[in-house]
Amino acid sequence: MPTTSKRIARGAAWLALPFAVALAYAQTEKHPVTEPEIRYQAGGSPLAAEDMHQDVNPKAPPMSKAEFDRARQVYFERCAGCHGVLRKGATGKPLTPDITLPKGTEYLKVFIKYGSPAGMPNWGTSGDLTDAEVDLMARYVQQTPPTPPEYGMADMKKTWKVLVPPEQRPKKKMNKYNIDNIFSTTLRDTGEVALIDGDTKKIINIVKTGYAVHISRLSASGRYLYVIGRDAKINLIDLWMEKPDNVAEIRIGLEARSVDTSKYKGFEDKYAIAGSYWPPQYTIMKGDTLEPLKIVATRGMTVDTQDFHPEPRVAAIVASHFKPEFVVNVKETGKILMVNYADINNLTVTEIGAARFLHDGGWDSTKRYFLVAANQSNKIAVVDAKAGKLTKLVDVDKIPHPGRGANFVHPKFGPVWATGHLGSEKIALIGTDPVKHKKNAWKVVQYLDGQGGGNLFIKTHPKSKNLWVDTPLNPDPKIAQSIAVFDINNLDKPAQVLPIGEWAKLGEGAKRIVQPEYNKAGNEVWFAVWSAKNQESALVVVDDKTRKLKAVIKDPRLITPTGHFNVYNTQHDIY
Ligand code: DHE
Repeated sequence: MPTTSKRIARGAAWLALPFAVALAYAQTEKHPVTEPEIRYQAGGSPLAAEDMHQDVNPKAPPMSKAEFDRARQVYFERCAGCHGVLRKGATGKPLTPDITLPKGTEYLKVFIKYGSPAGMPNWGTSGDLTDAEVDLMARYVQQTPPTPPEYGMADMKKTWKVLVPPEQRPKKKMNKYNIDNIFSTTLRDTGEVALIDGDTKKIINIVKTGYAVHISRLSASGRYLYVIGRDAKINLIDLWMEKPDNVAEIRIGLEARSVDTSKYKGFEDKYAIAGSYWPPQYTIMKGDTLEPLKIVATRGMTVDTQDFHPEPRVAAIVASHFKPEFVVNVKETGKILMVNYADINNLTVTEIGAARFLHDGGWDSTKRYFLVAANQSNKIAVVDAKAGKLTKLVDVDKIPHPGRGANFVHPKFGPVWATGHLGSEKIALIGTDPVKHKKNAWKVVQYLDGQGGGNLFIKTHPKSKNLWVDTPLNPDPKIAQSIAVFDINNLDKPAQVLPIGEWAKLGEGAKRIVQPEYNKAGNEVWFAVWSAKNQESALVVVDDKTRKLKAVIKDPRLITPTGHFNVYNTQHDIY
């Protein structure tokens, strides 16, 4: 991840570039990418560890098998998040041989080494890659992109384990925990979640899960917790056990981010669904065992240019409360799929065209409308889950990133749903009541000024009058280590800034404040204070009413906490 000094170096290096080269490149950049976005997208992909076939293209500069394999590993560790697995482009430009071969090795080396003001990191001058590695990568991107293996039913079945079969599980809750107030905290770099008792703030169990865990979701009944890792491994945890723990696991692909469970009446706890980044597909499973039942590919045409896309990744998935449907958001095609699971052998899918690139989102307070960020289009797509139609594409600021967003009643404009942005300090409030506040519905009724760009998550609670906005990816450590809180009754007043990182009283570290999350009662807000794997991290609990520090949770096992999910609020989609 580039540091401030590396960014300065990149700027200086850019000035030193031959003018014609710099100009030619800058002119081809339609959507300059911001620093926070690069920091966010450039996460390593588990595909780096997969073996892939080298296709020899006589027009490309020669590479030995060893060079090719090393370059492929670097590509999946550093480049695939932005440029795509098959180099078709996403946040970053396409890097297919038809584009890279005419540019040639020397031209490509310049960009890899020095980066560009439009957002390409300066991999060479930052010290991340040596000159030899820059040369290697310049030759690599001219080769035919290798394709990672597919992953079908037989592969899934090989990884599927039912550790405790349903008939051997408890018939009733066997522990004294207030399950509704348990938090599942992601321990990103150890591949675990910490189950924390929200009442006593004590760790109940540290459960082994997949690599670089991403999110946790709850079954409709609140009994089962589903955790998904970047390596597409899902763990099913039974919260009724004396000590809640894994009861089943499976790998549904080679790389993934999203999981959810059926919530419609009559289907509670029946199905789970997970979407994968690679292969581009979603998988429907039995809710209580994770037995894979149905796999559906998402490859197809893009919503705007109607061109074929070979790797449309599955981003956020939510379960409808209005119909037996999953709302599956496909990133690169910009399509929202309403997958009806009433009869999975005769699956009906309603395809709703939205915009690119769909990423994350959440329900409005009535849970009829789903609002999802189309981040490269700077839009929020609104889908009516009752009518099964697109309601509106709402223009917002640069690179919206809502997490699941935040719902509250604005004193002037009525019910609104809020999103922050990765690319700006703005917080957009969108009217969500087309009945009593028709003229405000599906418009930005107000922008608030937060601390800066690099926001990831925003949160409030029906019982609270506070709106909390994090900025973990802001390059200024002071901003990344604090939180902004707005008074919902007085939104024209600037936010108060709380130094959560300082309150945690930790030593050295990035101490980025991530993801505000309420307890069940809605009177406490929890924050992760996220530092590196070899440094101390913590969770900080703030009293919602007084905005004063209530508790700091520290434990040597709390390594790299990022997201955290309160059972009751996640189960009921309260945010
Ligand atoms: Fe996330 C949600 C993808 C980086 C923490 N993240 C999501 C979702 C997607 C996604 C598609 C929505 C899931 C859903 O609702 O079903 N995230 C990605 C990426 O592709 C990206 C940009 C790069 C990557 O390599 O993964 C990425 N995410 C991050 C981070 O760097 C974060 C801060 C720490 C981490 O785990 O690496 C991070 N993402 C989270 C969290 C959520 C999330 C905590 C759940 C938010 C919620 O409120 O539900």
